[in-house]
Amino acid sequence: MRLSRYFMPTLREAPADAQIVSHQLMLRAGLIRQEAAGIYAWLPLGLKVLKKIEQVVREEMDRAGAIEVLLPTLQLADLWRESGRYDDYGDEMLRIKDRHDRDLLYGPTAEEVITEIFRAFVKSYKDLPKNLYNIQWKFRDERRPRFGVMRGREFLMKDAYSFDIDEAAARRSYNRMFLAYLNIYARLGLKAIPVKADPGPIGGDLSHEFIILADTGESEVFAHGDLVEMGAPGPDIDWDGDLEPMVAQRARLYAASDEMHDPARFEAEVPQDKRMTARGIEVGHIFYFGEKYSKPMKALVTGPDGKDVPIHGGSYGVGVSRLVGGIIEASHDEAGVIWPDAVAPFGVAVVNLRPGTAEVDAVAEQAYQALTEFGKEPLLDDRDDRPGAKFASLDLVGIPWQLIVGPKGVAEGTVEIKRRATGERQILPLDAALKAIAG
Ligand code: 5CA
Repeated sequence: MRLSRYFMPTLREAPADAQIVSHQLMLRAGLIRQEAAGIYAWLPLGLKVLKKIEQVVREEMDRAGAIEVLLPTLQLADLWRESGRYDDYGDEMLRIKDRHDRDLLYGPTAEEVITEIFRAFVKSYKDLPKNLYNIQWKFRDERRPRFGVMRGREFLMKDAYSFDIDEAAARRSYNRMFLAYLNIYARLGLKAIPVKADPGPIGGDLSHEFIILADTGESEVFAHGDLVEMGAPGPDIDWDGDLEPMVAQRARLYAASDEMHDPARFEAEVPQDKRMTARGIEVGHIFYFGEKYSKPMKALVTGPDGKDVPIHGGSYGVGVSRLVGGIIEASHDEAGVIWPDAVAPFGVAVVNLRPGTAEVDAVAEQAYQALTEFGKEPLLDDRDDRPGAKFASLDLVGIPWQLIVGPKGVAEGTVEIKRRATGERQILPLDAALKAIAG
């Protein structure tokens, strides 16, 4: 991509109503544009990051055996009447009428829709387990939308739903998601801890939130420090094997958010030097809710003994659009965003300091072509602008590498490279520079 033809509307200053750094930087770096309270347009750079996060989530869901579907944003109110949640959900639900006066709603989650699909097709325990997931926009008419995409009204969520014959099998599905979530956050460069949670209106009796640590987080967490160090299991675990020990090793360490916190237990179970109190951002939430939806909605399968039984369900959410803000909270400096390589909108910016000078253009072009071939998704900064302004905007938008081509270096046969995260610079011949970036 050539920056002169691209659309990267950066701002010198953040609008005054943006209170936290990720919201300020998302506006300044031209990632999003607010269209209404809690409703955003995704501009080109923001959309690229969102898609990359989505892809990491997709790959880890697939690896853990979940199967992707795409559910509609608009749902029939009648389905929610079947589960009994239509009235319970209250003002957070955006309710709509169509021209036939039928009640619709913009889905805040999709337990009912997926249960309806499941019961239409799956009739036997032999077809279980199944886990279907969906990456789709949701709407919740939050009372206080704030902090940009962190608490939006319209937001992108990955929601997965598991179906099992009994509680023991459902726990195996829950465990797969628990560990897949740790892998997702690790790939995004985040430290996330699983925290026992209140299942809230989703219901059920086994639930964890996944919290990334950040001072601006909305949740307060109390946890055993070892949880932070323990990290993710990695992709190569046996997803069909017994995952209970790996989950138990983490789940038995004390970790609770404010509403579930028990100070007496915290003190009894966690040695003083391991007691961690921090703020964090909830970037995922998983639930086992048993027969809560299958019973009223009659999602039954025939068991091995020939009897029909309601399936045991769980649901598993990741806040995909919230993660864009969460990653920025965890990774930025004075100059702007520092994207982890895995989600950076471009891998490297090739900065032409003298566009229009033939020799400089030629080297910049050569670097751009080579980096494209290496799959590094380069952005060619061919703008006719002061070097300082170019560097400032590239630092602001957080591209992990800059490869700088100027007349002096070209005369000497070198270019300069800069790593955004560390500020480290090196002057190298072009080949060596390309090698350093392409790895
Ligand atoms: N049905 C379940 C799991 S699929 C569910 O809806 N869970 S949830 O309510 O906890 O939402 C899942 C995740 O979506 C949360 O962990 C959070 O990261 C994200 N999320 C929830 N509300 C918002 C919001 N208003 N703005 C941005 N992200 C949100």
